[in-house]
Formats: sequence, C-alpha cells, structure tokens
Amino acid sequence: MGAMSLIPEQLLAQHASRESCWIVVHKKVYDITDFLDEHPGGSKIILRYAGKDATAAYEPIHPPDMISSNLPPEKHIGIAEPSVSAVATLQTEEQKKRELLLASRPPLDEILNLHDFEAVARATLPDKAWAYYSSASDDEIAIRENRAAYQRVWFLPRILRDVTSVDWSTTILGQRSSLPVYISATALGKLGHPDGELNLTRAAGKHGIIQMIPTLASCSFDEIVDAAQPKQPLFLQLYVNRDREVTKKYVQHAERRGVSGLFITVDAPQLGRREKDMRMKFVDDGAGAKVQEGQSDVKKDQGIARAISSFIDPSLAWEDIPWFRSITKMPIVLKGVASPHDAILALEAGVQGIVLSNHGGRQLDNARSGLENLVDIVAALKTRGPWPNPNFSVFVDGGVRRASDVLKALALGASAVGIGRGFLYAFSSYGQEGVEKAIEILRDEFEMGMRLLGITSLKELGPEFVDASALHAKQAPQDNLYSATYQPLRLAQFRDS
Ligand code: 173
Repeated sequence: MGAMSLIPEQLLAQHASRESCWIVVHKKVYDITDFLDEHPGGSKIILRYAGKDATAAYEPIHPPDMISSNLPPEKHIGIAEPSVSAVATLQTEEQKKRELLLASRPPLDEILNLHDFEAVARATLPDKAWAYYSSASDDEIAIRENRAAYQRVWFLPRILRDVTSVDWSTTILGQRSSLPVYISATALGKLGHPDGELNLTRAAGKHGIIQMIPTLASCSFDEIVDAAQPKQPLFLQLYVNRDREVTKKYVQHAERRGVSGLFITVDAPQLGRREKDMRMKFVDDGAGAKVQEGQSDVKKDQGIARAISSFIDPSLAWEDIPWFRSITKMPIVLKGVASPHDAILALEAGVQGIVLSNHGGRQLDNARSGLENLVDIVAALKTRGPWPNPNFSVFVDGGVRRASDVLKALALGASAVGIGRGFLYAFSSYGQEGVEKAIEILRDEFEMGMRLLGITSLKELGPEFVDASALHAKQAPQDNLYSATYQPLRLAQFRDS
C-alpha cells in the first residue's frame, strides 16, 4: 500500500488486535504491531486505540514527529478517511466535564495570586494531568518543605528612603529579563492545555521574561522557538540521552536557533517515585485486577513520567562536563545541585552556574529545599573567590509562589529564581492569558515588596534585609501515610462495671 492510500474505517477495524495493530495519529495510519512490546508506556495503552484514532492520547506525551520519524517507512500505511478522525473528535465524558468546569471558573480579574491558579487547575484538570503535575516523590515531604522554607525567612525592611520609582528588572546569564524570575522547565504541557508550552513562549515574549524549554515538552523544540519573537531569549533544559550523538545534535541545533543557556538536569539519573501519578495508572487500567490474575507487566505501574524517561543516561558524571563545553558555547548551568561540595565542583568545572533545586520535590524525598541550601552554598562559594561572582550564577527553584519569596532568595544570594508549576497551572487554567496574568501579579507584588523593603533596585538587596536564623530549624511536614495507619497506644483500661 502506498503512503498516500486512503484507509477506510472498515479496513482499520480489521487491524485492531495484538496480531495486527494499526493506529491513526494526526490523520496518518501506522502499523505498530512490531513496536507494541517496545512502547515505554506498555503495549496495553496502545491496544486500547488499536484500529482507532489515537491522536488525543498521543499528543500530550509525545513530540509531534516521534512516531513518523521512528517508525520505518513501510509501516506508514496511508491516510485515514476523514470519517475516522471525525469519530475521534467527539468529546469524551471527561472532556465534557472539564468544559463545564472551565466555563464556571473564576474570571481572570478575580485571580489574585499564584495559589488561585493552582486551585483552578486542581478543580479543572483531568485527573491524570493533575496527578502528573502535582505529584512529588514518596511521602511528599520535600515538596511541602520547599514552600515551608520560605515562611521561615523574615524581612528586616528599611524605612524613609525615596521609593518613588522602583525597578525589578535584571539580567539572567547576560540576557535582559523584566523580572528576576524565569519560567522553569516542566514536561508535557499539553496535558494541561491544547497549546501546551506555546502559552509560556508567547506570554514570556510579550512580557520580557525567559522561558526554559523542557527536553520533554509536548510541543517540539522548533514549534516553541518558532512561537518566540525575534531575539526573545530562551534557555534549554537538557536530559542527557544515552546516545550522546542525539544529545549533541539537539544541543547544537538549539544553539544555532539562538538559545542562550543550557540547563543540564543533574538530579534525575532515575526518576523519583511519584505515587499520585503511579496510582492514577492503577485506577485507569484496572491494573489491580490484572495483578490478581497473576499477570505481571513491569511497565504498568510507572506513571507517565517514568514511562517516557528511559532514554535518560544514569551514567552521566563530572567527567562528561568538558564534553558539553566542547560541543557548545552556550553558558552551561547544572540544574539540581544540593551540596556545597558539588557547588564547588561545579565552579571548578568551569560551568556558568547552578540551580539549587530538589526538582519540585519530585526526586529524592527529604532532599533539603533550594532556599535552605542557598545559605550554605553561598558561604562555601565565598571561600573560593569573589562574591558575587559575575561568571558564576546561583539560581533557586521550588515552592516559589510570590515575589516576596523571590526577594528572600535574592537577598540570600540568588541571581534569579525559577517558577515551574506556578506558570504551568496558570496556562492549564487560562491559557496564554493566564500566564500573562501570573506575570502581572508578580510584577505588582515586586513593586509593593520592594517599596516596603525600602529598595529601588534589586542590586541593593543583601542578607541584611532578612532574618534567616530560623531557616535551618525545620519541622518536617506531616508523614500522612504513616499517620493514617498508626494506631495510637492505649492507656490502662478500667474494667467494665
Ligand atoms: O519531573 C518530571 O516529571 C520530569 O522531570 C520528567 C522526566 C522524564 C519524563 C517526564 C518528566
């Protein structure tokens, strides 16, 4: 059959089994029978779409050209008759429910802070998307501590300084930014909104802030860069492939397209266990019942992220850093540093910066917050040369919801701060407009925060503006799973009379 054959519904229906499995993606028909057992998400999920249009399920979690460029040409069967996709565009019950919820969401001008976006996202996102975005690892102690850490830092504002005009703009790795905030990489944007990461690109371009493009975006790298304005600065987050040629091509392509910073993720040699995400998979597939039937399929309980992360190279090591230096002139930043020892190694390795992060609490649980680590890491860096060091930036992410959080991190030595989920929830709830609103809210908060601190420029910030003496005095968030099963001891009992 030639690549342009028109495939009718009846023919597709004859290839709807494990023995012969055709699926439709973006109107094209593919024979994926031989690939079923290699699918990182398991064969079962594909078989659900055997002989049908799988576009809606495929789209959020695969780059657009993944199937067409990886499947050999002889498996490209043809084009589906229009009637096939028409059936697929009928709304599912979940989509209908979501649309109703979206119709009654608060109007944007009633959204006052980044928490509001999170509340709307929680109420309106499909369960699977919310589980994937919101989940963190193990007992979710680290994600909650990220937030709590900011509340243990207190301000020491100055008074009677002329704060008529206040400027919260800065430069990040040499690029202008209207806020000391960048959009941190988060994967799979189309789970939240049909335009996915492009919502971020467009809003960032309009308001002069910098987006870090995720390796595992739903939109392709080029779609994102094409959506940017001329000269709009962009960074790239990198998951390093086991096949270094793939990584080299990707990085050099990004540099040619004008990306101005490479953030190599170094805290994810294996993905953390995000149990909200994993449990969603059980519910969805009825996998519990399968286990009782004695079938085992190692892939079924992994959750979305684990299923698509098998390409990430766990052998990545300090010895690889010179290679990255040799393939690109972009500034290199290591994302996911926690220890002062590693901060010093990074400085000595000649990279241009580090992100103090526990990956939004999604990797090692109980890994300390970036904010708390900032204090110790700045102290360690000060022993190794001038501070602030114009050639070595320290960024922080995790738990940031307000400009006051950012001001605390800057006072303690951060160059800028990353926000991931905050912007993700903004576009999941309101698309590009939501992201723009989030940026405007932060801008208002910066204006007020700086005036009340008594500063007119971010350069004036320093440790004297905060009391961080309680920062190390952690009280771990509640261990909820343990609490739910713990049976309290009982005291001596009186006899029944
Ligand atoms: O935090 C994540 O979910 C993440 O970084 C990731 C990694 C691999 C695949 C998808 C997401």
